[in-house]
Amino acid sequence: MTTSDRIKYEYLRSKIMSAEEAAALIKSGDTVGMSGFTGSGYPKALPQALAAQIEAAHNAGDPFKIGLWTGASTGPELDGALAKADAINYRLPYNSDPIEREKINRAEMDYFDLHLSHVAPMVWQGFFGKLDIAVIEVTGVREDGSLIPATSIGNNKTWIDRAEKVILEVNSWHDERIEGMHDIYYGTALPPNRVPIPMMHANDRIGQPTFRCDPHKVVGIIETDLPDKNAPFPPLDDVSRTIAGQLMDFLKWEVKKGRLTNRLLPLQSGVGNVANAVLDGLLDSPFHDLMAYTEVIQDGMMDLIDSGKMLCASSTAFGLSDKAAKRFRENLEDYHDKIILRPQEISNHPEVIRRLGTISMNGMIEADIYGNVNSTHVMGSRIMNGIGGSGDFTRNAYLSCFVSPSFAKKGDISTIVPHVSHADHITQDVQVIITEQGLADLRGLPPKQRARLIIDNCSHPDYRPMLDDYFERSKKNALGLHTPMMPSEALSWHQRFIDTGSMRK
Ligand code: 0RQ
Repeated sequence: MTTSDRIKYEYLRSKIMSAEEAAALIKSGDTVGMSGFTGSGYPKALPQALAAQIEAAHNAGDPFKIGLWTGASTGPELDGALAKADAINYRLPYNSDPIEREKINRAEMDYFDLHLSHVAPMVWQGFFGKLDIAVIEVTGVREDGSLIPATSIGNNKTWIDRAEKVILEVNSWHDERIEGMHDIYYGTALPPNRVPIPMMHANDRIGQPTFRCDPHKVVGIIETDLPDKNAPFPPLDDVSRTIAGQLMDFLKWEVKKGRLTNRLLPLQSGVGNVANAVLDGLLDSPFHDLMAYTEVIQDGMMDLIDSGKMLCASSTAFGLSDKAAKRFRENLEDYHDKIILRPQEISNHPEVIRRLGTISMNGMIEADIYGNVNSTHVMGSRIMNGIGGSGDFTRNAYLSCFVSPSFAKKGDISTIVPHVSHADHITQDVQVIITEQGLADLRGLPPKQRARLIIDNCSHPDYRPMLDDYFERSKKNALGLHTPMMPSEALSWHQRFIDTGSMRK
């Protein structure tokens, strides 16, 4: 079947054009809402054509720039190409592209990092201004003009509804059998007209399988046949496996205490290798009939589904390695009823997360001795990726866990510090911290007991005496003894790293 066979709504066939022609419809100063969440379902041809067009404009002395909104991170053909071309002046809500990260940290572009569940409602509320054009990758167009989503949903529904114009990339790389795996909920509204979201279980379907789209808004359609690109996962290392083992033991303890059953509660797992190792740890565990209510389905979750341990995974995107993506495509029928992709305002909705009672497991950059967590900024100022969905889940979860090695950069950095250099998750939201050294269950503990547990159980032995020393002196010298701290020393470890390349004394 050729790609244009996928455009079954006759009127829209007349809109087929080249990526270059479609890119020319985007003007300097436009705000563009593109599809894409992790390396899945992002437009691939138009952003590259747009980057070339913008580079040519820059060479001719025209300071062409756009504002770029997406679901979350995307692939190199989108964020990478546009960042390389200096095409973006304002970006939201999440980025993990290395070229773009450098530009942001050199103040060559502005970046607004926000909770992923907030994006769609805030755009509807008009807080970010007008959305000029949406560029959405889809699997096909149905006879009724509705759009069959691809491998991520993200904010696509909102972009299609809010943008003045829509450009579609119909990508025949996506398997058409994916139709029906999506659940697009159209019941959201702004206050005071909001109603409860009717989701009682992670595997409930509350919407429809396609996007509605006014065909008269569609100004161009590009046909492509290009693969999603997600970074492969390196093999699991001992540190990640040890962290996963600690979490498994903790969950077993919770079952023993009667606070969970062996079916656990819906799982949310963040991005990264440690998160993937945790999912791997579940394979060889007594837990069964599991559900996921998460935002990215990565390889480990596919393994859980394949093993029969997981019944259903609800998410807004896939984030699969090439190998897992191939396995998904080869056995798509087996996954069809076990995976649901939703808009990110639903996959990350605080109301639903709180109702379902998820177990959230996210990576971190650092935690302090009181359990505040920094997920986003290295040494307080250098953005890594963004908060993503970690805040949506952490504050609302039944059990909120952060996982990380106790050290970074070959031991020159301790991930347990006297005071976080930037706070994303406050002590009241963080319940469990796990490193390869051990686990700190912070629930119900006042500050000084939290500090004792985090230092003793989670910090690296090389840094433990330094943390002990700081904590003991703080208890003598601090202005208040509820959460003892010494402001002049609290960030001295970070300053030492900046000055000497190591937090060690
Ligand atoms: O850098 O690759 O240059 O060596 O950070 O660290 O240990 O591999 O951990 O892949 O789990 O990422 C917080 C970034 C952790 C991620 C973060 C350096 C370290 C390495 C990666 P190198 P690891 P992970 C759902 C949830 C926010 C979004 C989120 C993240 C690199 O988990 O982006 O949770 N979270 N979303 O060397 C300096 C430290 C460091 C440090 C680690 N203390 N100081 N560098 N690193 N700790 C998904 C979405 O929302 C889409």
